[in-house]
Amino acid sequence: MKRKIASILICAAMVATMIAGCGSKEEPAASAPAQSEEPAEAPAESEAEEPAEAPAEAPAGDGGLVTIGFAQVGHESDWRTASTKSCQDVFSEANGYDLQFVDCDNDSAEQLNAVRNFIEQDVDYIIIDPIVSTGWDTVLTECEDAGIPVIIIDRTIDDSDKYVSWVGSNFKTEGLAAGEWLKAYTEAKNISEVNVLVIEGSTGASATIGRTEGFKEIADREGWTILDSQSGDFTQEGGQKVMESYCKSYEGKFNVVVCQNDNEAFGAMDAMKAAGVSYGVNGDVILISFDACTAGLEFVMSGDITADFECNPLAAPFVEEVIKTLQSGGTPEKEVYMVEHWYVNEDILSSIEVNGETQELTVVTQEIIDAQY
Ligand code: GZL
Repeated sequence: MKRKIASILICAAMVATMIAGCGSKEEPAASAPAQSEEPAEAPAESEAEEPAEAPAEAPAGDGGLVTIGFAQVGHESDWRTASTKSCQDVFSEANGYDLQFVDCDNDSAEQLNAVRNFIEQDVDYIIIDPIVSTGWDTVLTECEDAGIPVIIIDRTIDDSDKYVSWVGSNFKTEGLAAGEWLKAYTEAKNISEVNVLVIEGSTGASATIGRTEGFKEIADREGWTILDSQSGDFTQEGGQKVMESYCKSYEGKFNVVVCQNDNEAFGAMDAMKAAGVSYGVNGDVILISFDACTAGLEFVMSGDITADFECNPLAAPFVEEVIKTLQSGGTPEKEVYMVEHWYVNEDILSSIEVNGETQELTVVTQEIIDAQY
């Protein structure tokens, strides 16, 4: 019976979402980010069936707890730790949830296996932060057939829309912002030649794809040289290894390093220090990072990291809103964007233009660091 109720609920939610989305621009949610977001692509036009009557109550687990299966990417970074804590804090037993958490250790096969186990356990909801953006349609169809609503957080899935909502960031916008900031910064500093080394995130992750695409769009427009772009897998060890290799291969040839998360930047700093390469506000190399975790912002305030483009990991409260909307028979937003800021050390620039929108730059203070994730 529970599965049948949930199936009706999902169909109603998905059909109603398609009706809402077809031919109209999806507006970012009330928690729309400080940075403008390209409106989400409206779902493809399709024949929408009459929505089934949604039942008053969505299913709850045994003893009234709502059971949630959460397949998390892994434990590779400070960002990930904060993301996991956000979910564990919100989906606690005290709040009425039974959270079945699986750390998939950056292993895509393990993540698909975890989702199938959640189906076997017949959880009420499944949350996925997809390690990679493809290979999902089969297992999401199995979730749909089982009548279990799926919510995607953080990274995106590119080969299926069989989920109720996605809560995360626009990674391409983050990459564009980093490029537009570098353009404005190098102009302000009268730096005419820009030779960039990129340490990418995990291969196949939508965060890597988006940040790479966005930054490269500006680099190509400005005629910068990207000397190399290799994956550091979003880890400090990976960032150090790649930067050690770069310091040997490109000695004296680069003046910008872009790390696609803070932990890679921590490793890159260790490698540059060991190689005698100066970086940061008073160094020879401009160091750009993403995530803006607490430790990352401490390095921005010290001047070691020149700019840090935030990616907000605290999605769980917005995921709970989606679940509560489903519980009450409503139709949640298909896409919910997180609020994010662009952090810098110096106040020589107050804003940048990204996608034709003026976006503020924030000089890091101790107060900001104390409040960060
Ligand atoms: C981005 C997230 C990335 C972070 C990394 O939303 O998926 O994965 O930027 C994390 O720190 O490892």
